[in-house]
Amino acid sequence: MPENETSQDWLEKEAIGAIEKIELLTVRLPFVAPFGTSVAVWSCKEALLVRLEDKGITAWGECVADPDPYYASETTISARFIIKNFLLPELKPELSLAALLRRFARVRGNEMAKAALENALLDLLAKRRGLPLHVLLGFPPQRIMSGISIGIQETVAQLLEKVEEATASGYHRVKMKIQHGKDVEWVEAVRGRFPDLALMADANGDYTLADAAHLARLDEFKLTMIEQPLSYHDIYQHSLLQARLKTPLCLDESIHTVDDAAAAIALKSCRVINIKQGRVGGILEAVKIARLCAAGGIPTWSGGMDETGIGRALNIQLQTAPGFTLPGDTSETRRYFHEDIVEPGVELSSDGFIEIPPGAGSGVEVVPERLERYLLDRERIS
Ligand code: OSB
Ligand code: MG
Repeated sequence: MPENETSQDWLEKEAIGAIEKIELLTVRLPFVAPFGTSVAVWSCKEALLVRLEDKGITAWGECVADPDPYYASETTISARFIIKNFLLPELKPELSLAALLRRFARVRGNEMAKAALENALLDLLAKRRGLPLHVLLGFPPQRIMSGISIGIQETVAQLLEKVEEATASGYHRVKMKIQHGKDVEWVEAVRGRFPDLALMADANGDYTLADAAHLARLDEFKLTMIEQPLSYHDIYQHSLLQARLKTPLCLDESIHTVDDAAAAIALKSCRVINIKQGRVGGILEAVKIARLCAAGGIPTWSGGMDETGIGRALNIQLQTAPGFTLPGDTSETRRYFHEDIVEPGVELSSDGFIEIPPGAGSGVEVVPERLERYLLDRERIS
C-alpha cells in the first residue's frame, strides 16, 4: 500500500467500532542485570499494559512510564489515572481514530498515557484487517538496524567488557550512559579500545551549561552524538551548548510533540532527534516528527524505554517510517529479560539487522502463562 492520502483513509473515516472488553494490567519483569543511568538504576521493568478484546482479536498497548518519575514526570499510576478518567471516557464506537486523538488533545501532556491507548487501538485496527501495523500505516517492510544502550557500570573494565559483547553480537552502534565522574575518561577508554565503533553517549540531563568546556573534551572521540546533556525540559540552552561543541547533540527527554521538535530544529539545539513513540504521545505523532526531521535534514532514530516485547515490537514497526535513518535503541530480548511475555522475541541476524515479525498488528503475541507469571494486577474497565 503506497503512503498516500488514500492509504490513510481509515484513519479519518473509519469508525473504531465497539470493543467488547477493555482491561488495564500491570506486569513486572526482572531485568537480566540492573540498568543504571544518571537519574536512576532500574532492576526490573514494571509496565502498564492496555488490553483490548473484540470478536476473537486481542490487541495490546504498552505505556513506557516507570513507577517512578525519574526519567519523565508521568508514572504508571498517573498514566492509569489519566487513561481511566480522561482518555477511555472519550472512546466512542462511532469515532475514527483521528477524531479520537483530536479529543485526546484536550488533555494536556500525559503523552505516555495517550501513546499506550493509541498503541492498543492501532494494533486492534491492523489485526482486524489482518495487516502488519507498518502496512496499515503505509510503510514498506525493511530490515531494522540494531543498537544497544549500555548502562552506567561500576568500573571502566566492566564497561569495556559490555562493549566487547555488544560488538561481538553485531550491534550497529553502541550507546554508553555517562554522568559526572564517569564521562571523559570512560569514553576515552572505549574509543581507545574500539577505534572504529559507531559510539554515542547519553547523559540523561546530568549537566548544565557551566559544564560546556568539560563536555567539549568529548569532541576528540568522534562520538556520533551526545544525547540529552542538559535538563529534561530545556531546548534553548542546548542551542547554546551545541554552538560550542563539534559533536552533534541529540535531544530525547526534551521532545514531547512535533512543536518541540520544530523549536529544537529552528533553534539549532541539536543535530539529531531521538523519537520514542511512547514519549511523544504515540506512533502517529512519532511519524509526524520523523517527517518534520527528514524535511529539516535532521536524522532521527527510535529510542527505547527497556520495554517488554509489546512496546519493542511497536518500536520496530515504527522504524519503517521515512526519516528513521540511524540505528536506534532496539536490542535483542535476551539483553533485557531471561523471559519476555511475547513471542517471537527480538534476535539479531548475523549482519546485526532485525526482521519485522510477520504477524498482523505489532507482529507479536502475548504468551498467557508468561503474562500470568509476571502479572501484578489486572482490572477490567469495560
Ligand atoms: O534515556 O534513552 C534513555 C531506558 C530507560 C529510560 C531512558 C532511556 C533508556 C535507554 C535504554 O537508554 C533504551 C532501550 O534499550 O530500550
Ligand atoms: Mg536517552
